[in-house]
Amino acid sequence: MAASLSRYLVEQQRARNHIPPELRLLLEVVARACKRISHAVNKGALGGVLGSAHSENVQGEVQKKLDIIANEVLIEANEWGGYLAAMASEEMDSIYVVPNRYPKGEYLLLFDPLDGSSNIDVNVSIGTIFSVLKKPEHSQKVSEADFLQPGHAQVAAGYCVYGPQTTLVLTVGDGVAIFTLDREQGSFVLTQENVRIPEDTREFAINMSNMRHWDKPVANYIAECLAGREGPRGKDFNMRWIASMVADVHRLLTRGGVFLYPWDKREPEKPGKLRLMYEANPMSWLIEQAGGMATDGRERILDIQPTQLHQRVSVCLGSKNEVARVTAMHQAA
Ligand code: P6P
Repeated sequence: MAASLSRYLVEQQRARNHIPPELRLLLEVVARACKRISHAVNKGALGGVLGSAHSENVQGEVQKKLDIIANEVLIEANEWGGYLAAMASEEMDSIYVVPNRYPKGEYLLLFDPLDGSSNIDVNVSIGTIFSVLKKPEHSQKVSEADFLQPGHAQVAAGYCVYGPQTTLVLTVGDGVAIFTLDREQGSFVLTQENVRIPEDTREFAINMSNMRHWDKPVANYIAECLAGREGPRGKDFNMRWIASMVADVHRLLTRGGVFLYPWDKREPEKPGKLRLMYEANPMSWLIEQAGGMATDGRERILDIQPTQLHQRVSVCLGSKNEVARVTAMHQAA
């Protein structure tokens, strides 16, 4: 009988004693919230949840109705549990401190409640990304500064992809486990653990429409891939770009590949499009835990010291040898 998420977490706690009961409860509540989001996503037009909410988020992006629904589901599911001090979301300008009517705990939860929103209305996979940090010991009154910890300080990270299956992918620092939602039982069932990313690949993921805006190292790397077996790589490459990070990363975790969202000249003052705290950091930890590599083109993403909650970062992650090649090309530039 395949293990449920609860059994997996209890066994992790018992075997390695590094999932305190409060963290186990947090992760089970986040998983339940993802089930509810999956249900809303799956309803689509039947649930009246498609289309724009006619509002903007802190990123200046138009919010979809499902962005707001997913955000509210995660807030309401987690605020009363007594294990969190505060939450941070792509959809909220500032942190959400657990209201005084509930007990506060030691953990900080960050999330992109619904990543890939441009795909919601066209029935393409989207997902929730989450990251868990511990509130600094010295901190009395929780503040935004408490969230500004490098990615290597995470105690748990994961995502849930709402695709043909609803799949939860999780690490607590002891490898990566994949759970598939069994809708008949209504529970996540362990379907793979100790996920390993192939160290080499023939598949890259990047938005090619930005080619003319890239920096030289990225342009040179992609040109090598496109040159195929007649070129310096001596092998042909395939390209995939779903424009939902969760779906692109899930493919990398499953069969290898390299994902790039690099800095480009369109908005030179921004280091990249993706957000460090609740997109790049959780995904980078998952990738590293599965034997892959994640850099911003020059340094390990998990070592970046954040200065702002919603700061962006250039991202190159996936199969170790491919990411090492891209990073070396940046460092040699
Ligand atoms: P583009 C989705 O909006 C997202 O944040 C990531 O999920 C995705 O990888 C990227 O942006 C897609 O960006 O510019 O290709 O639409």
